[in-house]
Amino acid sequence: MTLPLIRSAEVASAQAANRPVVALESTIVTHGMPFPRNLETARRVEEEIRRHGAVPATIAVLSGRLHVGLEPDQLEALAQRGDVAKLSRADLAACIASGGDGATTVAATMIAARLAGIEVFATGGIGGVHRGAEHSFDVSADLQELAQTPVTVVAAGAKAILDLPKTWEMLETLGVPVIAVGQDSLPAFWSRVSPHPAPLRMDDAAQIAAAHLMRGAMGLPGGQLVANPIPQDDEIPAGMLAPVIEQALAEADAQGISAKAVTPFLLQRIFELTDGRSLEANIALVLNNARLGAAIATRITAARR
Ligand code: PSU
Repeated sequence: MTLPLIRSAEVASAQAANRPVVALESTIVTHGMPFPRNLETARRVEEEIRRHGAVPATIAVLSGRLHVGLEPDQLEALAQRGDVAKLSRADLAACIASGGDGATTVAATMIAARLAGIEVFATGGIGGVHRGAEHSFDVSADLQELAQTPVTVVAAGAKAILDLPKTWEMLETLGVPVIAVGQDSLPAFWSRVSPHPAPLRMDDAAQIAAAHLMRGAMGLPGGQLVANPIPQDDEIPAGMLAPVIEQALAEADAQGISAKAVTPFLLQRIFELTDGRSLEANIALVLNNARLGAAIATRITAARR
């Protein structure tokens, strides 16, 4: 059986000319932000990547085809739909095989990027070990994916709604390089710093690209997680957010929210409880990650020429 993988015209011509491409996920559009800010942000993120010399490839499944790079009307239609499936490693193939539609999470976007020959992917925050995982066993498939699929993922760390110490611990166990950019501690999504020391620190895109290429030369499976702190002016200090996150978590628990619904529920409640400030921070950090992703992809492409 052949995989119906459709590149946008822009992505196809960039790859034919060996120009840098940065993958983007679609779950952040369908489940991570409310309409119409999701659409506006998705367009701005794509534009930011172009302004920094690379080509964006937003990934989604539409009518059973794996799209790598969405045409503007496809992105718009996806952003307006409230009923799209959230696809991870477990359900990506089934969705394509059955002719369905779905948005790709970090894990599914990494799989698609690798299939399309894209080595760098920018997003907001990865999934990880949920709080209370010692009872629920709720751990995102994003972590396993980083251990097995060779794509460098630029994020502002893992989302702060998670159990961050356990998330970092698990990535260490899985042998995933976790690289803080320009600081010695790991960022915490909406906040720049956290108490967790960074396992690796790199200060520029060239170093990150070189480490990515060396992993390839060694034939190591798995990717790198680049933990890029949110810009100073856009952050929400961790102390301010902690009680808000606690309240959202308590509500999720009281309402019996579980599995794939947990992260979208928490993001929406934190948006409401911060009067929209969490969304502004989320948008700022995604744009920041897009810029760094473009810079890393540019260096990887230059080294491969
Ligand atoms: N980054 C954001 N917002 C999001 C996500 C990332 O700024 O909503 C999505 C990604 O698709 C990630 C998913 O894979 O959240 C994690 O969901 P879960 O915790 O259910 O694995």
